[in-house]
Amino acid sequence: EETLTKEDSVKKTDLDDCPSVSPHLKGPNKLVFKPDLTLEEVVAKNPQVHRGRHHPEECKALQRVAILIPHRNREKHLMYLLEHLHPFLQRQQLDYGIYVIHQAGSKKFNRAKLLNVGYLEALKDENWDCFIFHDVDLVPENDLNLYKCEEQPKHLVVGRNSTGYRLRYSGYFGGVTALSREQFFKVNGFSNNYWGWGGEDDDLRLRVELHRMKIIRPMPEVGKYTMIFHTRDRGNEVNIERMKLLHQVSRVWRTDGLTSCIYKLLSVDYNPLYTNITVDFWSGA
Ligand code: UPG
Repeated sequence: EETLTKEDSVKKTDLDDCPSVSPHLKGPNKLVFKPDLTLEEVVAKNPQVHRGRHHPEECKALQRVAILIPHRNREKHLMYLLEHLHPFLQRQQLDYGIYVIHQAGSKKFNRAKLLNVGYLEALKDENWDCFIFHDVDLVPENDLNLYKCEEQPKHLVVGRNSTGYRLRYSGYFGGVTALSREQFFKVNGFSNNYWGWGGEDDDLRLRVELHRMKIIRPMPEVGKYTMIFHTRDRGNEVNIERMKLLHQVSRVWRTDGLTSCIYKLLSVDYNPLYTNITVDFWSGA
């Protein structure tokens, strides 16, 4: 008589890997932003999402992907991004979680350091394979733009409606990028020293290049985004130090990054559609 061990029975219920191309993809899509939409409506439309997480039921996702969104005072943008991103990621059959990293207070904004915090904190939840560093105001138009990591770091925003869907400048590496856990670890993450607007995305590109990695991009018709209109935020004024900082990357990347990211964690809140991590960089962290 044969008795099944626990291991055998687990194996029997194991799902097959998801296909390399999801059958649910729709391709290009014209985005609509309803002016009177509320977050409650978005929550109601996504009963299958808990704590910002979801995974396919029918197969084993190819990657576990954490979406990290740096944030302060852009609630409306966040609502529209969540509205579009959840169904988009589900159509791609990913095992994913959305994290919003919120900077407390009104001092200078630091996008790059928030994203370092997101990486470190999200890894306490789950051993994510892949990280998508995602601006709050960029909404992907085409679900063939896959939110998963490749052999090389990937820049997903080839074009946005506001710039005629062309790359902003050659070497642009901002907006939305995908780096595997190992790729991001290898470059010691972002610099923590960019306060205010600009430069931090170029700094990450230089880190990637210093490690002889090559940035890849999807085809222009695939890497299309709608940018939700905004003016420059208060507390995110242009950083006049950015050129100076960019000249130091090869000297400082080892000591400025994930290994030196000090912050005060104020709260971790589990909302239905995302995990909110609030940090303070100023109060004697
Ligand atoms: N952000 C906030 N609140 C603020 C300021 C910034 O949430 O008060 C976040 C938000 O996610 C936003 C991102 O930071 O999308 C970038 O700031 P933004 O003012 O939108 O910069 P843009 O000029 O639209 O973006 C380009 C790049 C971006 C890069 C930035 C500065 O796409 O990735 O960080 O230039 O280099």
